[in-house]
Amino acid sequence: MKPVFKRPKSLYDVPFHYCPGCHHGIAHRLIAEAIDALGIQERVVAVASIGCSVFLYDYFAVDVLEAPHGRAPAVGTGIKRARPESMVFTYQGDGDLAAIGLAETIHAANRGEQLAVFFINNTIYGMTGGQMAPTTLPGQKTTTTPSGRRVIGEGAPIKMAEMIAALKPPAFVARVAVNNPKSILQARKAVQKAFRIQVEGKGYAFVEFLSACPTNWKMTPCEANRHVSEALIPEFPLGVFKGDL
Ligand SMILES: Cc1ncc(C[n+]2csc(CCOP(=O)(O)OP(=O)(O)O)c2C)c(N)n1
Ligand code: SF4
Repeated sequence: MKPVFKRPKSLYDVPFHYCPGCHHGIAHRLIAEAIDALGIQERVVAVASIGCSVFLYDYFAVDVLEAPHGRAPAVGTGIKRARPESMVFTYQGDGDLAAIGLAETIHAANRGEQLAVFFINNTIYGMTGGQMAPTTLPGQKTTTTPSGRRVIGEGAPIKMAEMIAALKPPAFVARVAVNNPKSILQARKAVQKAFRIQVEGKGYAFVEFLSACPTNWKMTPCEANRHVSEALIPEFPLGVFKGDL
């Protein structure tokens, strides 16, 4: 019998700790599938960050370093420059990449470092109980904006993919979603492209995932998937902003 669905080789056979309906697990799977498809598992070095995905080294069967406090692009830069044959990716939430680590993010992109940066935008700080992130939607209630985020006073959501795409050096910039099968197929292509860019030595690639956090959004997994379509995508349009698929 021909198997039609199996676990990627680059993921250990252990259950994720993520909440039911969280999209971190889908993003992990797509990254692992791309590593398998390109046959680069032995060369991959991942850089984990803070947030709910801090333990991703328990799941990916590749070398992983932990770089807390938004420093993943700086650490990734060092790894890639010291060992150019390695295939380096960072995996960062919005608190990590767009708040604490914003400077590292922008400067690594602007230097055109040979990195694949995967940005998990769930519009909230997940691990620490749901504080406002730079990506929090206008009006969104969080523990630090209990009446809803006000643009005047708390700022507008930062559009990371558009910001990175405006820089000259990045080779590939895309925003994807994984809340339905059609979006997952597009996301899969974008993740593979991000790694291919590095395999071919073409520079920096950035893929932003719109991601559900049902726990802190206080929604069921189905409601959270709908919320991605109805609230996140209108604010953060999907697409390829630089390069092509
Ligand atoms: C400099 C600093 N401030 C605060 C924290 C506490 N902290 C740990 S995880 C986290 C939020 C992470 O949110 P995000 O990056 O969006 O990831 P998620 O948990 O949503 O996946 C914060 C604020 C920290 N580790 N370092
Ligand atoms: S708190 Fe949110 S981001 Fe963290 S595992 Fe749960 S659903 Fe996912």
